[in-house]
Amino acid sequence: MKRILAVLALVFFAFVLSACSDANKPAEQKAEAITLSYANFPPKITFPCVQMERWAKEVHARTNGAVTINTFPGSTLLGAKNMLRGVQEGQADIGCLSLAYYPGVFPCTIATNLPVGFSSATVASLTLWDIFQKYKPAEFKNLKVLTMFTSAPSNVMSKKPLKSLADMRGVELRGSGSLLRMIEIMGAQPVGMPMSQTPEALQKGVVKGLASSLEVLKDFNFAEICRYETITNLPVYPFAVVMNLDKWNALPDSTKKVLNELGREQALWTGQYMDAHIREAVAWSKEKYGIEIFRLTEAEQSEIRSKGQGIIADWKAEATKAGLDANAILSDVMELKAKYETEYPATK
Ligand code: 3IO
Repeated sequence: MKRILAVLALVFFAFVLSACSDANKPAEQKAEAITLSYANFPPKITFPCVQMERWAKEVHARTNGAVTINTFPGSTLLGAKNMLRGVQEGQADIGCLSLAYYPGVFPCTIATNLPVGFSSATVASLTLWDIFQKYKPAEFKNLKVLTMFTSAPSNVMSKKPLKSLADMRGVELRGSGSLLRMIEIMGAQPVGMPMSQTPEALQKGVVKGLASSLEVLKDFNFAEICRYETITNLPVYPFAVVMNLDKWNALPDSTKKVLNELGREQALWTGQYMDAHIREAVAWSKEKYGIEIFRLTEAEQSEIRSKGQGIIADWKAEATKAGLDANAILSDVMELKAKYETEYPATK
């Protein structure tokens, strides 16, 4: 018995010693463990969080487990409106921003929120990424941009059938950014708020509908309350995934390389996920709730398109005031849009 105890004690001390010596190894001999926090504002099942989980998984795999991303969906770390400041101040290392929630803050990249008629999230996401890469605008100067993407073209979801512009008169619809002006142009009543506040506003009747991409019918279960959808082909919402610059600068070069290589790929992945998920979400909503889909007439579409030119003119003035070459940015947006529409034709 004594002999067994003595052996056990020896094994124990050997274990403690080896643990101690491991802890004393110089840092470069160990696989450097890095953990980063990533904040997001909408619920876990929505597309900004689906892309966040995919990105986190890829980063972990491509750094051979050296980098772990702790994700915080559903505003558990930072919310829609304090995301930018929260990342700048280091409350989160990484955050997901919907640019339309910050009027005037992103004068260059918000060009992708203009009514230019993007055909898909894939096309708009790649356009946004390329615009950012080309102009490297000062609006992101104290941040590292990890990836960017957009929602799909926005349509109207509502509690009452809105078959025509006449039906929209005075109806309170939720939006953000240029979507607020498009809602006004259609004759409805714009109400500005982030997506994360929209479920409650719909529940309480503060708004009677919203303008966004149709996958929210399933992901927020909006199809239950918004049984009527109107195809309007309104602007997309641009997003940026940003990292605290000091945190970025402190990363080893090998990690920076992995994250840089993932930027555009992630934009494309998210756009394609979004476009496929919309088709699925609409089919699900028809099946489960029997939603009805209307389409504005060609005459109505062209009426709102021509009125949308005013938004573009106002953006040009704002971008010029911010020291940007607005005409060059807009013509690049249109050129990239055409290029990517050829490369990634919309599958209806
Ligand atoms: C969006 C935002 C959060 C969760 C799902 C979403 N689908 C489309 C959007 C874009 C949008 O409406 C917004 O406010 O950023």
